[in-house]
Amino acid sequence: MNVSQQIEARAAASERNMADAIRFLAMDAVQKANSGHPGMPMGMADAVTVLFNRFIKIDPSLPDWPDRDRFVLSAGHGSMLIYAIHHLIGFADMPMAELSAFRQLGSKTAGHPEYGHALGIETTTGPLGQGIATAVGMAIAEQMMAARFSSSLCNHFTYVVAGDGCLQEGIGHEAIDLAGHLKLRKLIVLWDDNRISIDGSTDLSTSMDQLARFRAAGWDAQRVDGHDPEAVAKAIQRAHRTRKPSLIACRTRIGKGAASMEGSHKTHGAALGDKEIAATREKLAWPHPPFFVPPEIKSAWQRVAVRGRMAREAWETRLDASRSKRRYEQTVGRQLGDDLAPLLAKFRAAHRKRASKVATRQASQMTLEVINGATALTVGGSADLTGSNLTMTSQTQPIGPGNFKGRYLHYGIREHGMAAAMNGIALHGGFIPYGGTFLAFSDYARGAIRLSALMGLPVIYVLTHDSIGLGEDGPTHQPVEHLAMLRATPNLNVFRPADIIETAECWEIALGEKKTPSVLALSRQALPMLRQTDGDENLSARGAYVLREARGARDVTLLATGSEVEIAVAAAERLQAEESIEAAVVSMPCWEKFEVQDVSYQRQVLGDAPRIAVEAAGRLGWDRWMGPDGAFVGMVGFGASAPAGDLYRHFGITADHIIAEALRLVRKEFRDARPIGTGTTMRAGEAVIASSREV
Ligand SMILES: Cc1ncc(C[n+]2csc(CCOP(=O)(O)OP(=O)(O)O)c2C)c(N)n1
Ligand SMILES: [Mg+2]
Repeated sequence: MNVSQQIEARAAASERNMADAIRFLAMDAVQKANSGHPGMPMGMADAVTVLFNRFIKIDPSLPDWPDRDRFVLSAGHGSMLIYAIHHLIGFADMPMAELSAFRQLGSKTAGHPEYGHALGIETTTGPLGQGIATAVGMAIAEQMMAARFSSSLCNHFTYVVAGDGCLQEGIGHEAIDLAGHLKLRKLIVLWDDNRISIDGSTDLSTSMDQLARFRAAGWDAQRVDGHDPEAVAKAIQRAHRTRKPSLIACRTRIGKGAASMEGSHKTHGAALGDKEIAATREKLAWPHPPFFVPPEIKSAWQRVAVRGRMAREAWETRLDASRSKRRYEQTVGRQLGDDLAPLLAKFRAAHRKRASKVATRQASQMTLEVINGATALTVGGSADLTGSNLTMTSQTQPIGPGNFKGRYLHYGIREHGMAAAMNGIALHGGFIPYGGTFLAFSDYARGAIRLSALMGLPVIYVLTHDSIGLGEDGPTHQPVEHLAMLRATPNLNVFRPADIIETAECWEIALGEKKTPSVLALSRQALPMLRQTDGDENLSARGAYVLREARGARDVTLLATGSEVEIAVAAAERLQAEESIEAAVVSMPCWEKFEVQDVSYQRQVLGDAPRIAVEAAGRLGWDRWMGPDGAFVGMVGFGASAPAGDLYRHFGITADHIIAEALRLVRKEFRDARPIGTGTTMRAGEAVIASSREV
């Protein structure tokens, strides 16, 4: 053996011990919890040890240092892999006690890695495919930061460990395609190519030539023996050099090292059992008790942290010497600047005076023109509906392969990929992403929207064509149940502004959120300016407010959102003029904001009179605001294809209908009448059948 071979052999021996430390921590933690997934951490321990030992740049003493490499465990079920490593390299919140409390209430070691729950977890994973798609957003943000500042301030890799599941999921495909197109050369995916998933061999469900697929999408793709450290290291070196994103297919055996179960799908998601673990201790010559790692192996791991700290300190020196330091820190700190609020107030005042009648999607674009002019933090995009979502402004030049100076992403027809990429951009830091599609297709983005909310990311979804008001495209495109689904999602603001003033207000609120994503549900059709009061106050910030008060005591209160507020106002005017009934109109652009107002404000807004809720969507959730004696005017089934005006009439979302309901609720002689047009009189099927016949 020559000297370099000797060094290599020593490194390999030490890396094998380092990898075995992961294996036993994973086996023992899962055994103690009697829950979890040992097979994946054991199978990928060798490859990931090489990645951390020789390449990765992270500093456990400052886990959110902006120029760190990002490590994404897309195969989140293998969470013990990342917890073991975090323990071994010395993250302050990951002492051995946390590993032995794996998956227990209050521990840092949640079942799947959760962003914000333990230090250094870059993104929440577990829903397969989300990690790889989120990582695409991180890699986009890295390139965008590097284009704005020099590579001396921003120069890091995004590493992903993905399993067969991540590559089978549809979202994975969207992400791979987008990353290849954009030539995200600093995105490196290590695929745990173990040919096993829960049901057994992947032969059961796929014949895909993954390397060919990745290459076809514009990636560099290599296959290595995932248990050969030198082969893995060489592949990572090549991945660093290539101008494309890289796939490294690591051929592995699930549960590698296990005495008798290595290679079996039975190691995927269950404790191996005391007997198997004892036999594995023998086989791997690991005489140590559970939850103990010999000091020499621990110190080998801790060299990773030392290397990371040195890199971070060198970066800090460069930042201190940089003329861009202030701008860099403002960007990373996502400081919007002081200009925005007065500019938006001016915008609202001008449009109040002008009584601008525009679709709220257009109002959104007009507001964005102000926002994007005042801050460089916003990054727009759309899933191929730019001209419909109106997400582009004069400031937003598109980014493209090799050109990351712009601030607009043509995400392609990839709603789920877009939403996950926006999560990644937000997680990376330095930007506030917003992206558009039709509200009905929020279903396609749902998995990632849920993670925006769970992670508490300031991502903004611009979801236009928000009701039957979109008209002729028909029920496939007309959302009915979507608002209820989004409102049911914890920590998600769902805004449905009624006019240009509310739209600008809702944008302002959304941008001010640090830990809550926002949905802006916007109309295709033009809506009149409804605000009647002067003043700068952002009334939407309270979630609901009295837009039109009754003269004297209220007989009835009309609650409405978005495009139906106009109809409620018209009904209130006519109730007064034709029936001498006094109706207040409450605009409710954001339930979530209203929910957290004090009770006295809520009471004052909702009033004591009977309430009628009006929304061109399903009823679910509205009963809470209507109270037991209220009525609902909205949709009871799917929509239909026709001009919007015809649909509103057909489905009874009209002032006439509101007036009839008001009479029923207010006048004794009408009290026994049946509710009109909704629920009891028109079932979903009837509505749809009727619509296709009559309209
Ligand atoms: C979206 C989603 N669907 C299903 C699951 C449940 N699930 C967890 S792991 C897994 C199998 C994954 O196979 P693979 O990625 O090959 O992991 P391995 O068994 O090799 O560890 C499944 C179906 C999930 N976590 N996410
Ligand atoms: Mg697998």
